[in-house]
Amino acid sequence: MSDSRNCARDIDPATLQMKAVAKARGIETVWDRSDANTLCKFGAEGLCCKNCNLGPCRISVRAPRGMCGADADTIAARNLSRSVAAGTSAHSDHGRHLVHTLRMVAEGKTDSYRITDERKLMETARIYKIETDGRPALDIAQELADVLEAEFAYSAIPMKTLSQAPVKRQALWQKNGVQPHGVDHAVVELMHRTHMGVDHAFDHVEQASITASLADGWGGSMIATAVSDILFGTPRPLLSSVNLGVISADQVNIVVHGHEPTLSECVAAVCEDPRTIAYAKSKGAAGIRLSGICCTANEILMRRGVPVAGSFLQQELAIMTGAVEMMLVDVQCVMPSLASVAACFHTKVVATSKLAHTSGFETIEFDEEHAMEQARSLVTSAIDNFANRKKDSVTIPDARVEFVAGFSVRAIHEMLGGRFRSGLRPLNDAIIDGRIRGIAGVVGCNNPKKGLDGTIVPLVKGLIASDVLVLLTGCAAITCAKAGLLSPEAAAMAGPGLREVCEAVGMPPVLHLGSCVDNSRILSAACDVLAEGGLGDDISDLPAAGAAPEWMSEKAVAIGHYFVASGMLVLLGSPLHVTGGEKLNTLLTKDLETTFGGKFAWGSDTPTQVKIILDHIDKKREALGINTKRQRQLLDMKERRALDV
Ligand code: BF8
Repeated sequence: MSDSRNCARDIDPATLQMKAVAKARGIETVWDRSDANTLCKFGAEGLCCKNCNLGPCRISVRAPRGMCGADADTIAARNLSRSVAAGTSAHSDHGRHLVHTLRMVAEGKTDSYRITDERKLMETARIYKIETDGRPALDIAQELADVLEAEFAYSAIPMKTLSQAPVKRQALWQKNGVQPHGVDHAVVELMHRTHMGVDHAFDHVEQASITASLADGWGGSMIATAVSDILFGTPRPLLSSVNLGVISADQVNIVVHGHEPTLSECVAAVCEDPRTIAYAKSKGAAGIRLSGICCTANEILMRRGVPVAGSFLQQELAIMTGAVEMMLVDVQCVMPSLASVAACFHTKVVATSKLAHTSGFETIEFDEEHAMEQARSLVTSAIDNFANRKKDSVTIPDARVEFVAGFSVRAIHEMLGGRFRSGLRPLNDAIIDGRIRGIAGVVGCNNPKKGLDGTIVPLVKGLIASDVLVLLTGCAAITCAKAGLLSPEAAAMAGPGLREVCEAVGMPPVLHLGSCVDNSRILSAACDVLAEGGLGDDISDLPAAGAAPEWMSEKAVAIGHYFVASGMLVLLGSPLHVTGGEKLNTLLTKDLETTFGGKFAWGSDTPTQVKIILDHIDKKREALGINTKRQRQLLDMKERRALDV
């Protein structure tokens, strides 16, 4: 198999080693397919329309309009909006599944789950104005499940979940008519408007994309995070390890992959059960090693410290170690190619979601009522498969990095302010006095077009060296963990101001906030920074930006939109598929800022990316009047008395 076109940018040695194994054994990987596929120019620019059978049409100089007369901007806007709809659907369906689990717990229909974080239940209930005083937790949970389920359907009033945004931002959304009235409604309306012959004004279509994206970020994703915390616990800082070296040579290896935490939580519990471990030992293994890929990994990492085998691009490589007895996949970011890779080894790949079947995978359909039973049966089957492992097919890279994860917003409050006076004052003060220049959320995927980790890591290093505190989610977090950026010692790579803050608190300069739906935690953190005071009264005032340097999935398109609509600059390592629509491109990268205070920026090389983010942060600092670094001054008694306090 050939080398990837961007292999020079692959900087993860474990991946390089496993790519060599793939080549030697003739096993095809995502990098080979990346080389083999000719990237479609029309698709990349948003200029291919297949929404009806007049075409499919491709816009070019010779044919500037499709058969129906739609121009480049209309076609690109419609294509983009359908990605926003798909991304919103993915996160929000995940949220809906969790609400369903919450309902089953509340109604006593499953004993596989319970309310783990009652404090979070109460906090969430209060957001929706649910009475909590003197009521049993399960009653409150039931009413909360009712309210949250209603957030998906159409309602005459905007979604209640939006109330968590700053008041000024809510008013801006209302003024611009982009408040969603229900997740499902926002997606259905968007799909209707982009049907052949309906909404042809590119800016009007984009407005509907923004509405749907808000139903994701401030709706489905916010709900998914809150309910996960209620059911499984709100994360606290914990130590774990990452990269393919977490796969164990002498234990039964089970890898969970996908996004939803419900089954994987039960699998984790079963793997810790001494009876299960004893069974594994009876089969000649030293124990059981559970690890994860993608955001299912992030979910059980954040709450249980379960090691992470790798990010999106490493899913095939994990199987290629030859030491994985079972890979359990649920939904999203699962490559169908896993079937052909697994066929070269003894690995069983089991699809567990009712929504997602793949040819060549075994299938069980997960149901919350029997979750523990199903988890036990799967783990037993993995243990039984240990005997089929071929020792001479095993190659496990010697790559395993320790790191700290578990930074929920509550944990950040407690870390900065202490358990009893938890709060963000020290963070706001550090931003105001310039020790921390600003905050960047670096999120999203890996993409073979960008080389493995070769774009995210240099960007994050450049930002922390410039005193920017970085918040991470998704595969970007896994990537930075592998590069050693998620340990307190990484403070040595930070600029002097950020380093001083990190060393005083004992925190890394780069904080892992969770899975992709947990981008909602970044929104919540932004709200709390504003509420703490001194940095404006809207998210667009903050010296903060978002970035997805290696974005790949449609979820990233939706995430980018809701961050922009929330008032942030969003930098993408390659443009959204819109550049063929000149007016649409200008709307996204310029004009949206006038309306929403946020916009997209495209930047493919690290110096450009760092500059775009720092320029934006500095512009915001200037607007806040905090652009000059204040020197901390030691005052004598006379000077203190002269202070007007
Ligand atoms: O939701 S970062 S590759 S795993 S889409 Fe997928 Fe992208 Fe990874 Fe998590 Ni998010």
